[in-house]
Amino acid sequence: MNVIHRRGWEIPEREATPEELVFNRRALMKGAGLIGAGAMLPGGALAQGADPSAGLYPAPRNERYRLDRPPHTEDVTGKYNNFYEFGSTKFIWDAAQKLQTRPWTIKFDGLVEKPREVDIDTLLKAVKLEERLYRLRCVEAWSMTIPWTGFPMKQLLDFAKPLSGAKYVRMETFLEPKIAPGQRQTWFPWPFVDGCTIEEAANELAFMVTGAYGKPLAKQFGAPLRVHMPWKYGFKAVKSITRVSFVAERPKGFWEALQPAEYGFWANVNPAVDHPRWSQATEEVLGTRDRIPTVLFNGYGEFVADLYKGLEKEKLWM
Ligand SMILES: Nc1nc2c(c(=O)[nH]1)N[C@H]1C(S)=C(S)[C@@H](COP(=O)(O)O)O[C@H]1N2
Ligand SMILES: [Mo]
Repeated sequence: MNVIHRRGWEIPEREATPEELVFNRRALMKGAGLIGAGAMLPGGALAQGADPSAGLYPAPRNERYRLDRPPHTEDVTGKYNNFYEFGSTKFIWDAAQKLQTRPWTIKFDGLVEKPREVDIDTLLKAVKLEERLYRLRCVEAWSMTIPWTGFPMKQLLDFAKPLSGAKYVRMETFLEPKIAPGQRQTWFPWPFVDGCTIEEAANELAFMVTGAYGKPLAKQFGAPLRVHMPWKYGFKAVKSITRVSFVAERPKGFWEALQPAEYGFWANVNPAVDHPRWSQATEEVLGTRDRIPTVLFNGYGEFVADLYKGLEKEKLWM
């Protein structure tokens, strides 16, 4: 019998959002002279107002990072978010619009040549923006693909100039309970924090995200600066970063502080290591009913597997 086996990641045509759709809309906007105005945005009412960085978008795409599936459109990814500062459901995009992303300063401190505070727009001028199509695998067993814009985290290291004693990068989100209702829930260890090793930060995949869909980042994605390490579970992807510290000790993340039996420092994606309460073998592709196999390092092993040689005794997968 001649049975056609669909490879796990292949999305049936009818369920996929063609890439052309995402990017043609961008081209349309560009043609109409609307890019940079931040006025008309795909995906509905995700307006940025007058974002001073709007002119930096869209940035050229780096074709080195290829997807095995089409990117999701913003009306899917921009309406299903984890951002506990604005509530513990996925439907916080509206509440997140209260976040004021200008002025926005990022503090660089700890083991650096010279501690300093930098305005986001100054930082954006010091780096080189590019677009990358990346996958995101949430620890809750759903996944999505997004055209992010940003710059390699390596450029952030070059900018901050950590000293040789710095072994880890610790990233922290804002603390403003007046605008972020979740932060009034005092049982959470606010502010949201997470981190990685200096070697992970210097890996070419580690990406500081400042935009998506060819324009400045919508607030619910963690504007104006978030990180994404696509081989790790999404909870490592600190949003709306206000502080980057270079430290000698391993930082304890928000989720690790809350539930150390379930969430750890490394959090590399591995389908063979289950979460204590559910399987990690498969993932649901956001916006579809497709359940596909999860792959080791979320498919990015060729870039990152070497980082973990000699660390086999560590809890690399939670
Ligand atoms: N500050 C902050 N960053 C955060 C979170 C959060 O609750 N607060 N959630 C994390 C989790 S669990 C995931 S899966 C991703 C989700 O990113 P997205 O909403 O852009 O898809 O953000 C991560 N970064
Ligand atoms: Mo997540």
